[in-house]
Amino acid sequence: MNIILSQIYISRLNVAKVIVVGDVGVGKTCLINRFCKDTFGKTYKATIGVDFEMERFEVLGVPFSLQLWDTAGQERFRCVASTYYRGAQAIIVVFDLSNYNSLDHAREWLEDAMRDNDPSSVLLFLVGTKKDLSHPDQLAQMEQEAVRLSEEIRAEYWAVSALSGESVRDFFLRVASLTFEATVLSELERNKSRQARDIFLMDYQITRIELVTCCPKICEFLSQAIT
Ligand SMILES: Nc1nc2c(ncn2[C@@H]2O[C@H](COP(=O)(O)OP(=O)(O)O)[C@@H](O)[C@H]2O)c(=O)[nH]1
Ligand SMILES: [Mg+2]
Repeated sequence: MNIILSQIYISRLNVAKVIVVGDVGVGKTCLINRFCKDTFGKTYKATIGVDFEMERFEVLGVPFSLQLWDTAGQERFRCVASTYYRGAQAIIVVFDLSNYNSLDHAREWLEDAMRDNDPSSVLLFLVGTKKDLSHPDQLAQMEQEAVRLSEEIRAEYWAVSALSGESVRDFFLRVASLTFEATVLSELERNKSRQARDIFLMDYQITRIELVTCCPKICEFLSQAIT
């Protein structure tokens, strides 16, 4: 079976807003720069207000972009930042694996970022950075806490290093495929009354196996809609 997505249908959904929050200095800007520019700057430059980077992807051959909003961690920008939180498809809460306080603050960042978003539709990620800095014993202990928190807040947990690049690309690809999947699914739900074949016109040909691997929930939905 080939799944065919309409280009018109997809083009309306092809940018996902992703916000990145966490204490100042945990490595948010470095993480985004490692991914978008493949660079790592050692000299510290504070992010002022909010910045964003666009990164283009293809998910299942369909153009899809992540708009990554980099917020400043300073208290004085908190009220400014809240207006930027609105309408996020994903929230990435960043903490520093070598700094316990930053993990402790993760919950507050999440609460801030959630205030203007719908908890039932936003995807959450908890990301520990600076994996290269941590001593194995300390890392194990931090990760135990982080996994516990991620289960509680229903976030996917990742440990990365912007310095070495470890897991950075895999992490953002995961964010892209999950946001893509969620975006397409919510469109499908909205169009439930229409027949699947009206929605899936002829632009993107995706094999079932590709879809199952990347976006299993879409596949499940279509199987139910078609039968
Ligand atoms: N060793 C190491 N240092 C990092 C890493 N990521 C960021 N840093 C350092 O942490 C500091 C703060 O990083 P930055 O991205 O500006 O933090 P932000 O305030 O959260 O945006 C900088 O001095 C970076 O060089 C990492 O993965 N490993
Ligand atoms: Mg920054």
